[in-house]
Amino acid sequence: MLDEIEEGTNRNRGSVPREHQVLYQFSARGHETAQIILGELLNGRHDGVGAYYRSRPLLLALGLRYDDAFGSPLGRAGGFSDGRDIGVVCNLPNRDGPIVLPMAGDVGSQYTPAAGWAQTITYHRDALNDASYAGSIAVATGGDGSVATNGFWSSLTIATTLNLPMLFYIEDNDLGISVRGDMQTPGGNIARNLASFTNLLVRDGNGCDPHETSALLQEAVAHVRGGNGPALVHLTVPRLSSHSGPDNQKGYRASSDIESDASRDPLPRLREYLVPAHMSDAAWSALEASVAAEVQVALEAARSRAMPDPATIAQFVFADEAPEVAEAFGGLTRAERAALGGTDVANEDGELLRFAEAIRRTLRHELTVNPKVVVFGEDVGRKGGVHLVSEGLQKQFGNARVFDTSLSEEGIIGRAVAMAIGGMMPVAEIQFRKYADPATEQLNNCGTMRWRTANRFAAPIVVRMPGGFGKDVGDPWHSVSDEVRFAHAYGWQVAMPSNAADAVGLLRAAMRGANPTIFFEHRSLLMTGDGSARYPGDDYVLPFGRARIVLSGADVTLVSWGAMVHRCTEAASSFGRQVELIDLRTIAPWDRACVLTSVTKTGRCLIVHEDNLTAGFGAEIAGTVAQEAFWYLDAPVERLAPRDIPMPYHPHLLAAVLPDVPEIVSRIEAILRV
Ligand SMILES: Cc1ncc(C[n+]2csc(CCOP(=O)(O)OP(=O)(O)O)c2C)c(N)n1
Repeated sequence: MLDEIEEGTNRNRGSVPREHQVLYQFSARGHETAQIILGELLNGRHDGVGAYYRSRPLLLALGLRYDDAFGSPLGRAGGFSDGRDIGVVCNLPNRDGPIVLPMAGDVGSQYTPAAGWAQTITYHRDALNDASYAGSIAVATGGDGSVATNGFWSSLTIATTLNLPMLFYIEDNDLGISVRGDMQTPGGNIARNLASFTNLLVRDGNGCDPHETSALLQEAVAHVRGGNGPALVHLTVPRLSSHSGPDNQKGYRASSDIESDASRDPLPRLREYLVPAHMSDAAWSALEASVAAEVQVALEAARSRAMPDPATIAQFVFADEAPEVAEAFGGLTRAERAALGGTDVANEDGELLRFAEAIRRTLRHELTVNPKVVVFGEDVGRKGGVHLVSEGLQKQFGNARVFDTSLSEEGIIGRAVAMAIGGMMPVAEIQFRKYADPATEQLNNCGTMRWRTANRFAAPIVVRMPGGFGKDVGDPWHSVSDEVRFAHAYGWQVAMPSNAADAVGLLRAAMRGANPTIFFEHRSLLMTGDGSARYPGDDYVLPFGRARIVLSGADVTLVSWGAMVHRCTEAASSFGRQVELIDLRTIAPWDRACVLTSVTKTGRCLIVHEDNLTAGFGAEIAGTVAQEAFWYLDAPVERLAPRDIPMPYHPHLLAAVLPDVPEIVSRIEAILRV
């Protein structure tokens, strides 16, 4: 409705001048009647919706307040995002009724989290025996353009292979922004093409006809609620406005086309359907008038809301644990995390374990003490992962808790996000670092979720990811490191342990924590005994941002992380007590204080890493040291890293790219000579 007012085309109240207070607008005119009929059917206690920017009528039907619907596009305090996100990108936390998962600006990104919500329903219902989840369903809504996205196909595979309670609701206005539906789907009708898709009820109809829309949606919702598997309903609707505020439809829509769409306006049809058969003309007019009055009051209320406060803008990139700050919707509750507890004092006499064994033992313990933990990914279940880290866990904990997924990283991360929102602790494995690429959109949206919803929602997931060079093997696919991308992304903790004990503590910190975490498992540590250490105990938790001084020394600070720590240790051993070696252990956050204290003592700094030299994380450390410890430096801050060359296959080539012990030694010697 706000969009109509902004566009000066309000059906009921004539023309209103533009004020340009709404900076971004997407109208749902033409889509609204069918959405509201859908909303009326979503009355399950734990129904959840993955929706998109044209979905506000659905949200209004699910309980969105009018003043929030107005206040958020006006960018005022409160609402979906406290002025941080565009007002059409919405969310609806609702602890006792349907929720709308946080939307995102990326078309198609709503689908895999919706599938994840469906799996969350089945997990609570079947594995946790929570009867309140019985009959609840997940719904994903999207336009005809969105069915061309990876997310749509990934979620369709997840829902149909797992027989999930999920409804796909496709509102087809035959336009993307300007691109026609037959460019998105051959023949232009996704329902027709999916008619033979296994395990999917498909229905197709006219979203302007209230009776037909209602009948199709009732049938599909009953099918999904009844435990019969997923369904897809495809409805044709007109787009009665331009795509968005700035779009004027010139060049791609003839006026005859716009007029023909206008003649399909579903609202007059709804009136024709209801009056006089179900209500009198006078009752309809009275309803219109009362809604218009209510809307006007809400608009005034929204306009009088405070502007958002710039002083709060840094809050909620990460969890704010202050007791007075409300808990977000998502993740383990504070009470659950407190009950799990933990200690940062390691048991010194634990059994000596290799890196992979230590991770497995930590996963096993957390699966035992926390029923909200699930572990999944490609080949993670029956095989135990291609690195065998989860070997035996499915046998011990069953298929609901440790499971294989379809081959879609977007699907793995998108589903993890919704599981976390649903209160679970998902531990997702990406088979190799490089194969996180297809999940980039979901990873980025997960990282910003708490901030962009102003702490209404959060998705603290743990993503385990082997990467880096292997034992005498490398290649551009299985040996990528590239950790800096996650340090650069918002809202992520990034762990890069160099040994089994740190891996235990950091993984447990992540699994009992409130922030999403990338957990790197270095391939050479998985394949060799290099990272072996004593098991530090079942409750050992190592806080993020706490570096370890591996060797104390007086003349040069050597900073590293991951497997390079072992090469640095060997190199440093030939310098006696001249070298102070710091293992960062985590790069987001990183222990600035430890590095700066060391450099102010030694006056020299060399950073060694496996990721690219250019804009690698070493550049961040070097910049910080140059700025914060400049007056203490006796030599330029140096970095040793691969010279922006992908990891090669042949061992000779790999050795030529990676920093090795002689190279580290000679760089230290050179620095000491300055
Ligand atoms: C991943 C991604 N690519 C491109 C865009 C830009 N974009 C925004 S809406 C849109 C068209 C979407 O069309 P459709 O799914 O049919 O939904 P409709 O707007 O018609 O309701 C495009 C290309 C985007 N937001 N996200």
